[in-house]
Amino acid sequence: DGSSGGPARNRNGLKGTFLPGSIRNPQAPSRHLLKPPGAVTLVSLSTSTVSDQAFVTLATNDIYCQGALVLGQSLRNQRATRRLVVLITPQVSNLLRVILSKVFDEVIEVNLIDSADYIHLAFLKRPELGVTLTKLHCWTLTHYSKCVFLDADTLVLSNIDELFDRTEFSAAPDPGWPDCFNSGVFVFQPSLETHGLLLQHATDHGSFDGADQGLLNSFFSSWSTADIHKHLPFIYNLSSNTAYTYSPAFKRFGSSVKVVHFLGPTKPWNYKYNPQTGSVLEEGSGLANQHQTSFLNLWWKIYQHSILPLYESFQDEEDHASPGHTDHLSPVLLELTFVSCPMATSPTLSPEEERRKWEEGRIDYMGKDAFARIQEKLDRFLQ
Ligand SMILES: [Mn+2]
Repeated sequence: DGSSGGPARNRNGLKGTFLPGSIRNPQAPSRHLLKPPGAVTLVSLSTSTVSDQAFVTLATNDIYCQGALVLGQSLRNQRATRRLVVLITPQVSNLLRVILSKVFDEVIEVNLIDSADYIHLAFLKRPELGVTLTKLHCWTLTHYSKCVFLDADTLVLSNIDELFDRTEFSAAPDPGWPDCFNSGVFVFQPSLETHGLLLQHATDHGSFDGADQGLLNSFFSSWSTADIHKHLPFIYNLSSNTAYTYSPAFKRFGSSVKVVHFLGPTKPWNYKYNPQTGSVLEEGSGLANQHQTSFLNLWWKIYQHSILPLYESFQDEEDHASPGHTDHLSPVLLELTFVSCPMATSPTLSPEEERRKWEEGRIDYMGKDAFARIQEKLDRFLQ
C-alpha cells in the first residue's frame, strides 16, 4: 500500500468515503537531503522514515493552518523520522492545501458530510460536537499502525520520535486538572473500531467540556490510574501560559521541554511580530511573561523564515512574477493572520467570548469569519 493515493484506499469495508481528498507530497523525501555529507549509509539508515507511523495534526480553517505549518516545520527541523499528516476540513482553501502539501507528506480532507451514516447520526444528536468529531477522525488513519497527534497550536522544540515507544492511549496531565490528560498531544493507534466506539460514546454521553478533551477523558477513563507508562511527562505538552504557577519547577526542568502547547485563547498568530527585533509585540493586556515570549518568538521565527517563503514560491509559480516582492508579501500575510481575528470583528460578543469561540473552533464560516473575506484579501494581493 502507500502508492495509490485518493479515496479508494482500503477503509476496511466501511461504506462511505472517509478521506475524500488526499494530496500526496511528491517532494516528501527531500528532507533526507538534510543529512550531512559523509557516512551516507549510516545516516540514511538512522534517519529513514518509518512509513507506517505518523505525526498527525488537524486544521479546521486557514488560520489554524498557519499553526499546523509551523508545527510541521518544527517537526522537520527536529528531523522527525515519521510521516507528517495534516487533517483538514472542507473550509480550508486551495491555496492553503497547496502550501500544506509542501510541509506535510499527506494532506487529508475529512468531510463529515460525506462520511458514514453513524457519524451523521452522531451529528444530528449532538450538533455541538462538530469539531470534536472532526478530531476523532484521526482514528480512521488505518494505513498507519501508530500515530502521535499534536494540536496545531503546539510547537516541537526537539526530536520526539521516542513517543512512538508508547502505546495507546498516552497523554500528559492537564495543568488545570492533572487527573485529566490534556488532549493536545497524545499517542494513539488508528482503528475503525475505536473510532466507532468513540463516536458512539459521543452520541450517548456527549462531552463534559463540550470538546474532544472531555470526551476522550471519559472514554479513556482509566488513564489516571491504570498505567503510569501512559502518562507522558509534562515536557511533551508544556502549556505555555500555566507552567509558571510552579516557577521553581520550570527553572529546574524548563530547559528540557520538548513540546510547547499554546493553550488558551491567545494563539501565536494573534500576536504581532516585529521581524527586525525578532520579537512579538506585547501590547494591551501584556499577557505574556518572559518564558512565554521566548516560545512565541520561536514560533514566529519559524513562521518568518520557513513558512512565509512557501507563499512566495507559490506566487512565483502562479503568475511568474519576478523575485523581489518579498518586502510587500510578508506584511500582507502577517496581516492575513489578523484579518479574521475575532478581536477585530465583534458586534455583539465580548472579545473574550469571541476568542473562546474561535479557540474552540466554533467559527462563523458563513458570516464574519467566512473564507470569502480571506479570499478577497488574497485576490487583491495576487492581482
Ligand atoms: Mn490546543
